[in-house]
Amino acid sequence: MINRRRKKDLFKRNIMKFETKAIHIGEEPKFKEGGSGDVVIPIHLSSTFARKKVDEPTYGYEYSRTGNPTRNALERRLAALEDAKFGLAFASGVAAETVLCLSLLKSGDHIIASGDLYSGTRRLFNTVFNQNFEVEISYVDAREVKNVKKAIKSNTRLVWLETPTNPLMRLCDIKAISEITEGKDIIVVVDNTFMSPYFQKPLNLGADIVVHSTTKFLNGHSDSIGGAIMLSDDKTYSALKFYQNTTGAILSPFDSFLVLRGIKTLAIRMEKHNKNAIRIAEYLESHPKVKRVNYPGLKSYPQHNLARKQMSGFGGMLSFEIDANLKETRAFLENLKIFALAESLGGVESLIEHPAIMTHSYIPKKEREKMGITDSLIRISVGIEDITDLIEDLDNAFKRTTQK
Ligand code: P1T
Repeated sequence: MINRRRKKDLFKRNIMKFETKAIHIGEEPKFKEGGSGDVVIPIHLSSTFARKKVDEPTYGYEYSRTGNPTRNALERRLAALEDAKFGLAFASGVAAETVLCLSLLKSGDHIIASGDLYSGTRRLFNTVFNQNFEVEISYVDAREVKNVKKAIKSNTRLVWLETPTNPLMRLCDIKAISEITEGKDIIVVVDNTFMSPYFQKPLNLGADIVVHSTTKFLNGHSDSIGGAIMLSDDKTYSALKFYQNTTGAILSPFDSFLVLRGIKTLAIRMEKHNKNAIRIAEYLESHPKVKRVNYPGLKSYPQHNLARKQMSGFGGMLSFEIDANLKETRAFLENLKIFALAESLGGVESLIEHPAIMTHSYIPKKEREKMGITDSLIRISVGIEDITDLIEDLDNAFKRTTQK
Protein backbone atom coordinates (compact mmCIF):
# COMPACT_ATOMS: atom_id res chain seq x y z
CA MET A 1 0.00 0.00 0.00
CA ILE A 2 1.18 3.49 -0.80
CA ASN A 3 1.45 5.48 2.41
CA ARG A 4 0.36 9.09 2.56
CA ARG A 5 3.77 10.77 2.45
CA ARG A 6 5.04 8.49 -0.30
CA LYS A 7 1.84 9.09 -2.26
CA LYS A 8 2.36 12.84 -1.99
CA ASP A 9 5.94 12.44 -3.26
CA LEU A 10 4.85 10.30 -6.19
CA PHE A 11 2.23 12.88 -7.12
CA LYS A 12 4.65 15.80 -6.77
CA ARG A 13 7.15 14.15 -9.06
CA ASN A 14 4.27 13.37 -11.42
CA ILE A 15 5.06 9.66 -11.24
CA MET A 16 1.52 8.60 -10.51
CA LYS A 17 -0.37 7.85 -13.70
CA PHE A 18 -3.93 8.95 -14.44
CA GLU A 19 -5.71 5.75 -13.37
CA THR A 20 -3.78 5.65 -10.09
CA LYS A 21 -4.51 9.29 -9.29
CA ALA A 22 -8.19 8.70 -10.12
CA ILE A 23 -8.34 6.04 -7.41
CA HIS A 24 -6.00 7.36 -4.71
CA ILE A 25 -5.70 11.14 -4.66
CA GLY A 26 -7.94 12.61 -1.97
CA GLU A 27 -8.60 9.25 -0.30
CA GLU A 28 -5.32 8.52 1.44
CA PRO A 29 -6.04 6.40 4.55
CA LYS A 30 -5.45 8.37 7.76
CA PHE A 31 -3.50 6.62 10.50
CA LYS A 32 -2.90 9.61 12.74
CA GLU A 33 -4.86 10.27 15.91
CA GLY A 34 -8.57 9.76 15.28
CA GLY A 35 -8.00 8.16 11.88
CA SER A 36 -9.33 4.64 11.31
CA GLY A 37 -7.54 3.82 8.07
CA ASP A 38 -10.71 3.98 5.90
CA VAL A 39 -9.82 3.27 2.27
CA VAL A 40 -12.99 5.13 1.27
CA ILE A 41 -13.47 8.61 2.68
CA PRO A 42 -16.46 8.99 5.02
CA ILE A 43 -19.36 11.21 3.93
CA HIS A 44 -18.83 14.09 6.36
CA LEU A 45 -22.39 15.30 6.94
CA SER A 46 -21.58 17.70 9.75
CA SER A 47 -22.61 21.25 8.81
CA THR A 48 -20.27 22.74 11.39
CA PHE A 49 -17.02 21.80 13.14
CA ALA A 50 -16.26 22.27 16.83
CA ARG A 51 -12.99 23.82 17.90
CA LYS A 52 -11.08 23.81 21.19
CA LYS A 53 -9.94 27.40 20.97
CA VAL A 54 -12.01 30.35 19.77
CA ASP A 55 -9.56 31.34 17.06
CA GLU A 56 -8.37 27.88 15.95
CA PRO A 57 -10.61 25.96 13.53
CA THR A 58 -9.97 22.22 13.81
CA TYR A 59 -7.68 21.18 10.95
CA GLY A 60 -8.86 24.34 9.15
CA TYR A 61 -12.55 23.33 9.18
CA GLU A 62 -15.12 25.78 10.53
CA TYR A 63 -18.40 25.52 8.54
CA SER A 64 -19.28 23.11 5.75
CA ARG A 65 -20.09 25.74 3.12
CA THR A 66 -16.56 27.07 3.50
CA GLY A 67 -14.85 23.69 3.61
CA ASN A 68 -15.96 20.08 4.02
CA PRO A 69 -13.57 17.09 4.21
CA THR A 70 -15.48 14.97 1.66
CA ARG A 71 -15.78 17.87 -0.82
CA ASN A 72 -12.16 18.81 -0.29
CA ALA A 73 -11.09 15.23 -1.05
CA LEU A 74 -12.96 15.44 -4.34
CA GLU A 75 -11.50 18.87 -5.09
CA ARG A 76 -7.97 17.49 -4.68
CA ARG A 77 -8.74 14.59 -6.98
CA LEU A 78 -10.33 16.85 -9.60
CA ALA A 79 -7.21 19.04 -9.61
CA ALA A 80 -4.93 16.01 -9.97
CA LEU A 81 -6.85 14.67 -12.98
CA GLU A 82 -6.49 17.91 -14.97
CA ASP A 83 -2.83 18.37 -13.89
CA ALA A 84 -4.01 21.49 -12.05
CA LYS A 85 -2.97 22.94 -8.71
CA PHE A 86 -6.52 23.58 -7.51
CA GLY A 87 -9.98 22.09 -7.87
CA LEU A 88 -13.36 23.42 -6.73
CA ALA A 89 -16.66 21.53 -6.65
CA PHE A 90 -20.06 23.15 -7.22
CA ALA A 91 -23.76 22.33 -7.05
CA SER A 92 -23.99 21.92 -10.85
CA GLY A 93 -22.09 22.65 -14.04
CA VAL A 94 -23.94 25.93 -14.51
CA ALA A 95 -23.31 26.84 -10.85
CA ALA A 96 -19.56 26.46 -11.56
CA GLU A 97 -19.94 28.66 -14.66
CA THR A 98 -21.94 31.26 -12.72
CA VAL A 99 -19.35 31.51 -9.97
CA LEU A 100 -16.55 31.71 -12.54
CA CYS A 101 -18.20 34.64 -14.34
CA LEU A 102 -19.21 36.42 -11.12
CA SER A 103 -15.65 36.16 -9.81
CA LEU A 104 -13.83 37.29 -12.93
CA LEU A 105 -16.13 39.71 -14.75
CA LYS A 106 -17.57 43.14 -14.20
CA SER A 107 -20.12 45.15 -16.19
CA GLY A 108 -18.76 46.25 -19.54
CA ASP A 109 -16.43 43.26 -19.92
CA HIS A 110 -16.58 41.12 -23.05
CA ILE A 111 -16.76 37.32 -23.51
CA ILE A 112 -15.92 35.54 -26.75
CA ALA A 113 -17.64 32.14 -26.81
CA SER A 114 -17.84 29.12 -29.12
CA GLY A 115 -20.95 29.55 -31.28
CA ASP A 116 -22.81 26.33 -30.58
CA LEU A 117 -22.00 25.71 -26.93
CA TYR A 118 -24.40 24.00 -24.51
CA SER A 119 -27.59 26.05 -24.55
CA GLY A 120 -27.75 26.31 -20.73
CA THR A 121 -24.40 28.11 -20.82
CA ARG A 122 -25.67 30.32 -23.62
CA ARG A 123 -28.83 31.10 -21.60
CA LEU A 124 -26.71 32.01 -18.57
CA PHE A 125 -24.53 34.35 -20.64
CA ASN A 126 -27.46 35.97 -22.51
CA THR A 127 -29.85 36.46 -19.62
CA VAL A 128 -27.94 36.83 -16.36
CA PHE A 129 -24.65 38.24 -17.59
CA ASN A 130 -25.71 40.19 -20.68
CA GLN A 131 -29.19 41.42 -19.72
CA ASN A 132 -28.62 41.96 -15.99
CA PHE A 133 -24.93 42.79 -15.75
CA GLU A 134 -24.23 44.27 -19.19
CA VAL A 135 -21.47 41.86 -20.05
CA GLU A 136 -20.98 41.80 -23.83
CA ILE A 137 -20.98 38.40 -25.56
CA SER A 138 -19.71 37.55 -29.05
CA TYR A 139 -20.42 34.06 -30.37
CA VAL A 140 -17.91 32.98 -33.00
CA ASP A 141 -17.23 29.89 -35.05
CA ALA A 142 -14.14 28.89 -33.07
CA ARG A 143 -13.18 26.16 -35.56
CA GLU A 144 -11.20 28.95 -37.24
CA VAL A 145 -8.64 30.57 -34.93
CA LYS A 146 -8.85 33.75 -36.98
CA ASN A 147 -12.52 34.22 -35.99
CA VAL A 148 -11.52 34.30 -32.32
CA LYS A 149 -8.61 36.63 -33.06
CA LYS A 150 -10.86 39.02 -34.99
CA ALA A 151 -13.38 39.16 -32.13
CA ILE A 152 -10.83 40.27 -29.49
CA LYS A 153 -11.49 43.80 -28.21
CA SER A 154 -9.91 45.98 -25.55
CA ASN A 155 -12.57 44.85 -23.02
CA THR A 156 -12.32 41.12 -23.81
CA ARG A 157 -11.79 39.31 -20.53
CA LEU A 158 -12.78 35.70 -21.24
CA VAL A 159 -12.52 33.35 -24.19
CA TRP A 160 -14.97 30.55 -23.47
CA LEU A 161 -14.39 27.38 -25.48
CA GLU A 162 -16.33 24.16 -25.65
CA THR A 163 -14.51 21.46 -27.59
CA PRO A 164 -16.13 19.32 -28.86
CA THR A 165 -19.26 21.50 -28.84
CA ASN A 166 -22.62 20.29 -27.66
CA PRO A 167 -24.31 18.93 -29.82
CA LEU A 168 -22.48 19.50 -33.14
CA MET A 169 -19.12 18.08 -32.00
CA ARG A 170 -17.14 20.95 -33.52
CA LEU A 171 -13.57 21.31 -32.30
CA CYS A 172 -11.35 24.29 -31.75
CA ASP A 173 -7.58 24.36 -31.45
CA ILE A 174 -7.01 25.03 -27.72
CA LYS A 175 -3.26 25.58 -28.11
CA ALA A 176 -3.53 28.00 -31.04
CA ILE A 177 -6.33 30.00 -29.40
CA SER A 178 -4.45 30.16 -26.08
CA GLU A 179 -1.41 31.46 -27.97
CA ILE A 180 -3.28 34.39 -29.52
CA THR A 181 -4.35 35.59 -26.05
CA GLU A 182 -0.79 35.50 -24.65
CA GLY A 183 0.37 38.78 -23.16
CA LYS A 184 -3.24 40.06 -23.02
CA ASP A 185 -5.41 40.28 -19.93
CA ILE A 186 -7.64 37.48 -21.24
CA ILE A 187 -8.49 34.20 -19.52
CA VAL A 188 -9.06 31.12 -21.68
CA VAL A 189 -11.71 28.80 -20.24
CA VAL A 190 -12.40 25.35 -21.67
CA ASP A 191 -15.54 23.37 -20.88
CA ASN A 192 -14.02 19.86 -20.91
CA THR A 193 -17.24 18.01 -20.04
CA PHE A 194 -17.47 15.95 -23.25
CA MET A 195 -13.91 14.60 -23.27
CA SER A 196 -13.20 14.42 -19.52
CA PRO A 197 -9.58 14.82 -18.43
CA TYR A 198 -8.98 11.22 -19.51
CA PHE A 199 -9.02 12.20 -23.19
CA GLN A 200 -8.16 15.92 -23.15
CA LYS A 201 -6.18 18.17 -20.82
CA PRO A 202 -6.78 21.81 -21.80
CA LEU A 203 -4.43 23.27 -19.16
CA ASN A 204 -1.51 21.39 -20.69
CA LEU A 205 -2.45 22.93 -24.05
CA GLY A 206 -2.27 26.48 -22.68
CA ALA A 207 -5.79 27.17 -21.35
CA ASP A 208 -6.09 28.91 -17.97
CA ILE A 209 -9.22 27.32 -16.50
CA VAL A 210 -11.17 24.11 -17.07
CA VAL A 211 -14.85 23.74 -16.18
CA HIS A 212 -16.89 20.56 -16.00
CA SER A 213 -20.37 19.39 -15.45
CA THR A 214 -19.46 16.50 -13.11
CA THR A 215 -23.04 15.33 -13.73
CA LYS A 216 -21.67 13.72 -16.90
CA PHE A 217 -18.62 11.47 -17.47
CA LEU A 218 -16.79 12.32 -14.22
CA ASN A 219 -19.59 10.93 -12.08
CA GLY A 220 -20.68 8.62 -14.85
CA HIS A 221 -23.81 7.06 -13.35
CA SER A 222 -26.58 9.64 -13.95
CA ASP A 223 -27.29 9.96 -10.23
CA SER A 224 -25.74 13.29 -9.23
CA ILE A 225 -25.78 16.89 -10.45
CA GLY A 226 -22.51 18.75 -9.96
CA GLY A 227 -19.87 21.01 -11.44
CA ALA A 228 -16.16 21.67 -11.14
CA ILE A 229 -13.44 24.19 -11.89
CA MET A 230 -9.75 23.31 -12.14
CA LEU A 231 -6.90 25.79 -12.46
CA SER A 232 -3.34 26.52 -11.35
CA ASP A 233 -3.19 30.29 -10.81
CA ASP A 234 -3.11 31.19 -7.08
CA LYS A 235 -4.76 34.60 -7.39
CA THR A 236 -7.63 33.41 -9.57
CA TYR A 237 -8.13 30.42 -7.27
CA SER A 238 -8.47 32.73 -4.24
CA ALA A 239 -11.13 34.77 -6.06
CA LEU A 240 -13.05 31.64 -7.06
CA LYS A 241 -12.81 30.12 -3.60
CA PHE A 242 -14.11 33.36 -2.09
CA TYR A 243 -17.10 33.38 -4.46
CA GLN A 244 -17.74 29.66 -3.95
CA ASN A 245 -18.20 30.33 -0.25
CA THR A 246 -19.93 33.68 -0.65
CA THR A 247 -22.54 32.48 -3.16
CA GLY A 248 -22.88 29.09 -1.46
CA ALA A 249 -23.05 27.17 -4.75
CA ILE A 250 -21.25 24.16 -3.25
CA LEU A 251 -21.46 20.43 -3.95
CA SER A 252 -23.05 18.45 -1.08
CA PRO A 253 -20.97 15.87 0.86
CA PHE A 254 -23.09 13.01 -0.53
CA ASP A 255 -22.69 14.16 -4.13
CA SER A 256 -18.96 14.65 -3.49
CA PHE A 257 -18.79 11.02 -2.37
CA LEU A 258 -20.66 9.86 -5.47
CA VAL A 259 -18.32 11.75 -7.81
CA LEU A 260 -15.24 10.47 -5.94
CA ARG A 261 -16.61 6.97 -6.41
CA GLY A 262 -17.50 7.51 -10.06
CA ILE A 263 -14.07 8.89 -10.96
CA LYS A 264 -12.37 5.66 -9.84
CA THR A 265 -13.67 3.94 -12.98
CA LEU A 266 -13.41 6.95 -15.30
CA ALA A 267 -10.52 5.51 -17.33
CA ILE A 268 -12.12 2.15 -18.08
CA ARG A 269 -15.49 3.73 -18.71
CA MET A 270 -14.04 6.27 -21.16
CA GLU A 271 -12.22 3.50 -23.06
CA LYS A 272 -15.47 1.59 -23.47
CA HIS A 273 -17.54 4.71 -24.34
CA ASN A 274 -14.93 5.46 -27.00
CA LYS A 275 -14.89 1.92 -28.38
CA ASN A 276 -18.69 1.70 -28.57
CA ALA A 277 -19.00 5.22 -30.06
CA ILE A 278 -16.60 4.41 -32.91
CA ARG A 279 -18.67 1.32 -33.78
CA ILE A 280 -21.93 3.28 -33.68
CA ALA A 281 -20.48 6.15 -35.72
CA GLU A 282 -19.29 3.70 -38.39
CA TYR A 283 -22.65 1.93 -38.39
CA LEU A 284 -24.52 5.22 -38.79
CA GLU A 285 -22.14 6.48 -41.47
CA SER A 286 -22.92 3.46 -43.62
CA HIS A 287 -26.70 3.61 -43.05
CA PRO A 288 -28.78 4.84 -46.03
CA LYS A 289 -31.15 6.81 -43.74
CA VAL A 290 -28.28 8.88 -42.30
CA LYS A 291 -27.09 12.07 -44.01
CA ARG A 292 -24.15 13.06 -41.81
CA VAL A 293 -22.39 11.82 -38.67
CA ASN A 294 -20.59 14.22 -36.35
CA TYR A 295 -17.95 12.18 -34.54
CA PRO A 296 -14.31 13.36 -34.39
CA GLY A 297 -13.09 9.74 -34.38
CA LEU A 298 -14.28 9.11 -37.93
CA LYS A 299 -11.51 9.40 -40.51
CA SER A 300 -14.00 11.29 -42.70
CA TYR A 301 -14.62 13.90 -39.99
CA PRO A 302 -13.37 17.30 -41.25
CA GLN A 303 -11.45 17.98 -38.01
CA HIS A 304 -10.15 14.43 -37.48
CA ASN A 305 -6.53 15.57 -37.58
CA LEU A 306 -7.08 18.22 -34.90
CA ALA A 307 -8.87 15.60 -32.80
CA ARG A 308 -5.85 13.30 -33.05
CA LYS A 309 -3.54 16.19 -32.15
CA GLN A 310 -5.23 17.47 -29.00
CA MET A 311 -7.23 14.52 -27.72
CA SER A 312 -6.00 11.05 -26.78
CA GLY A 313 -9.37 9.48 -27.65
CA PHE A 314 -12.65 10.59 -29.20
CA GLY A 315 -15.13 10.02 -26.40
CA GLY A 316 -18.67 8.73 -26.23
CA MET A 317 -20.63 11.64 -27.72
CA LEU A 318 -21.85 11.92 -31.29
CA SER A 319 -24.64 13.50 -33.29
CA PHE A 320 -26.08 12.70 -36.67
CA GLU A 321 -28.62 13.91 -39.16
CA ILE A 322 -31.29 11.49 -40.19
CA ASP A 323 -32.71 11.68 -43.70
CA ALA A 324 -36.24 12.25 -42.46
CA ASN A 325 -38.77 14.92 -41.57
CA LEU A 326 -39.56 15.87 -37.98
CA LYS A 327 -42.42 13.34 -37.70
CA GLU A 328 -40.19 10.44 -38.78
CA THR A 329 -37.31 11.67 -36.63
CA ARG A 330 -39.61 11.64 -33.60
CA ALA A 331 -40.87 8.16 -34.51
CA PHE A 332 -37.29 6.86 -34.77
CA LEU A 333 -36.48 8.20 -31.28
CA GLU A 334 -39.66 6.79 -29.77
CA ASN A 335 -39.05 3.38 -31.38
CA LEU A 336 -35.82 2.72 -29.45
CA LYS A 337 -35.91 0.21 -26.60
CA ILE A 338 -32.44 0.26 -24.99
CA PHE A 339 -31.45 3.89 -25.61
CA ALA A 340 -33.29 6.09 -23.12
CA LEU A 341 -34.86 9.16 -24.73
CA ALA A 342 -33.43 11.65 -22.25
CA GLU A 343 -31.38 14.79 -21.81
CA SER A 344 -27.93 14.66 -20.20
CA LEU A 345 -24.98 12.46 -21.10
CA GLY A 346 -21.93 10.65 -19.83
CA GLY A 347 -23.59 7.88 -17.83
CA VAL A 348 -22.99 4.16 -18.25
CA GLU A 349 -26.36 3.86 -20.00
CA SER A 350 -26.90 5.00 -23.60
CA LEU A 351 -29.04 8.11 -23.98
CA ILE A 352 -30.48 9.65 -27.11
CA GLU A 353 -32.15 13.02 -27.59
CA HIS A 354 -33.49 15.59 -30.02
CA PRO A 355 -31.50 18.83 -29.41
CA ALA A 356 -33.97 21.13 -31.22
CA ILE A 357 -36.91 20.02 -29.02
CA MET A 358 -35.01 19.05 -25.89
CA THR A 359 -31.57 20.37 -24.76
CA HIS A 360 -31.28 23.29 -27.19
CA SER A 361 -34.91 24.46 -27.40
CA TYR A 362 -33.88 27.71 -25.66
CA ILE A 363 -32.20 28.89 -28.90
CA PRO A 364 -34.68 30.48 -31.37
CA LYS A 365 -35.43 28.18 -34.35
CA LYS A 366 -33.86 30.46 -36.96
CA GLU A 367 -30.62 30.83 -35.04
CA ARG A 368 -30.56 27.12 -34.22
CA GLU A 369 -30.95 26.11 -37.85
CA LYS A 370 -28.27 28.55 -38.95
CA MET A 371 -25.90 26.83 -36.54
CA GLY A 372 -26.79 23.37 -37.84
CA ILE A 373 -29.16 22.23 -35.08
CA THR A 374 -31.91 21.14 -37.45
CA ASP A 375 -35.11 19.20 -36.79
CA SER A 376 -33.42 16.04 -38.09
CA LEU A 377 -30.37 16.27 -35.80
CA ILE A 378 -30.11 13.55 -33.13
CA ARG A 379 -27.55 13.37 -30.32
CA ILE A 380 -26.31 10.16 -28.69
CA SER A 381 -24.43 9.64 -25.47
CA VAL A 382 -23.05 6.16 -26.09
CA GLY A 383 -23.06 4.01 -22.97
CA ILE A 384 -20.97 1.01 -22.06
CA GLU A 385 -23.52 -1.72 -22.83
CA ASP A 386 -22.79 -4.56 -25.25
CA ILE A 387 -22.31 -2.98 -28.66
CA THR A 388 -24.31 -5.60 -30.56
CA ASP A 389 -27.40 -4.80 -28.44
CA LEU A 390 -26.98 -1.08 -29.11
CA ILE A 391 -26.61 -1.47 -32.87
CA GLU A 392 -29.52 -3.90 -33.00
CA ASP A 393 -31.67 -1.37 -31.13
CA LEU A 394 -30.79 1.39 -33.64
CA ASP A 395 -31.34 -1.00 -36.55
CA ASN A 396 -34.78 -2.05 -35.30
CA ALA A 397 -35.80 1.58 -34.75
CA PHE A 398 -34.77 2.47 -38.32
CA LYS A 399 -36.77 -0.53 -39.66
CA ARG A 400 -39.87 0.27 -37.60
CA THR A 401 -39.73 3.91 -38.67
CA THR A 402 -39.39 3.25 -42.39
CA GLN A 403 -42.11 0.53 -42.34
CA LYS A 404 -44.73 3.02 -41.09
O1 P1T B 1 -26.42 20.30 -15.99
P1 P1T B 1 -25.22 20.91 -15.34
O2 P1T B 1 -24.52 19.99 -14.41
O3 P1T B 1 -25.52 22.24 -14.73
O4 P1T B 1 -24.13 21.16 -16.51
C1 P1T B 1 -24.26 22.13 -17.49
C2 P1T B 1 -23.45 21.76 -18.70
C3 P1T B 1 -22.23 22.39 -18.91
N1 P1T B 1 -21.46 22.09 -19.97
C4 P1T B 1 -21.83 21.17 -20.87
C5 P1T B 1 -20.94 20.88 -22.04
C6 P1T B 1 -23.04 20.48 -20.73
O5 P1T B 1 -23.36 19.56 -21.64
C7 P1T B 1 -23.87 20.78 -19.62
C8 P1T B 1 -25.18 20.10 -19.41
N2 P1T B 1 -25.70 19.44 -20.55
C9 P1T B 1 -26.86 18.75 -20.59
C10 P1T B 1 -27.69 18.61 -19.55
C11 P1T B 1 -27.16 18.15 -21.90
O6 P1T B 1 -28.05 17.27 -22.01
O7 P1T B 1 -26.52 18.53 -22.88
